[in-house]
Amino acid sequence: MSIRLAIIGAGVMGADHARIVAESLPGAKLQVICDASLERARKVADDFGAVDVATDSLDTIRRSDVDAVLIASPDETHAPLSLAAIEAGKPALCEKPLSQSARECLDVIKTETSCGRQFVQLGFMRRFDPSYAEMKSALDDGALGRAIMMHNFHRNVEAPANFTGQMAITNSAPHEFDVARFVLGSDYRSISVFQPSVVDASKTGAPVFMVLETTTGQLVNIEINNNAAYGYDVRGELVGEKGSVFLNGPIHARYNLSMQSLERYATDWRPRFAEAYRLQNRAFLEFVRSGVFHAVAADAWDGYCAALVAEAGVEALATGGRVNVVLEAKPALYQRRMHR
Ligand code: ISE
Repeated sequence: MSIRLAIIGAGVMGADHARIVAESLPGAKLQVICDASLERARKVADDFGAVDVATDSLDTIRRSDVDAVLIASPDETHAPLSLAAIEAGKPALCEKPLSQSARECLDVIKTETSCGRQFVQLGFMRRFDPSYAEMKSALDDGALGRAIMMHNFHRNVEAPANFTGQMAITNSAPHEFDVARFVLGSDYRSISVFQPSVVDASKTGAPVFMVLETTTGQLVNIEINNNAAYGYDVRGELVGEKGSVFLNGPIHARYNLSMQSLERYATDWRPRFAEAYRLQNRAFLEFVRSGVFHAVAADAWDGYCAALVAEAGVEALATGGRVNVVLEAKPALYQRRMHR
């Protein structure tokens, strides 16, 4: 039987999730596309063959012809809609971040804990990216020796107009907070945040440079530059005692032109992480079908960890100091996986 999905939010990511379901996930059916704009919902529904459209997200989640939901609406709606899905007893794949407030993530965690089961899979899709997966297995199988450092670069062409300085930390960096924690199998002890003084820090999407210490003694640095101009570019290197692993994004063609050899950059993250999104969404459907949470997928606890680090990062940026990250005790429901 097909899983009947509702997609909440028909913006860039909602449309891309609808495309992935329609093109690559035969076990799922696009039942409803819901968006505050009926026109936008209808466009995505028409493009990808959804059965119905709606404008009310809470009603959509509660519909009896909807088995599971995919939340791709604006960041501030992620936690409330995740809570609504839990209350309706429906699994949800929620785009990152779960919330920009660690406290709100804890509300989701408390609600799941009181139900005694997990409902929310979080869209930290990089965990499914083949290049990060290989990096992680090189560490896990001992080839690199002990991990020492991880370098991360995250560059977008241009920051969206609604991006504030803090959103580099609360919206973009959570990908790195999560994936470095996932690869290293370690939580963070502290974060420090710097900005190059040559750039006007009040400018939308001004770059930030972060240094984090893990609880197991590694250093992680993260550059977020949302106005990099030349293309969408994510790089990473894991340095161990015996060697290092560099991420290689998928490159399908190389151009030889005007005495130069060139590779093209995508304009945003969708092509770079296409396979990661596909694998992530497939894992979600397996979870809906079996009730067993996928071993690699991020959950509400992972969302809380990323939000707490982001909050500490915002504080570190404001105060110019190093801010400690102190997690609440991890509930037993989330103890099942240490990732390593
Ligand atoms: C955006 O919100 C995303 O989630 C993208 O994956 C990321 O690359 C981008 O920097 C974020 O702002």
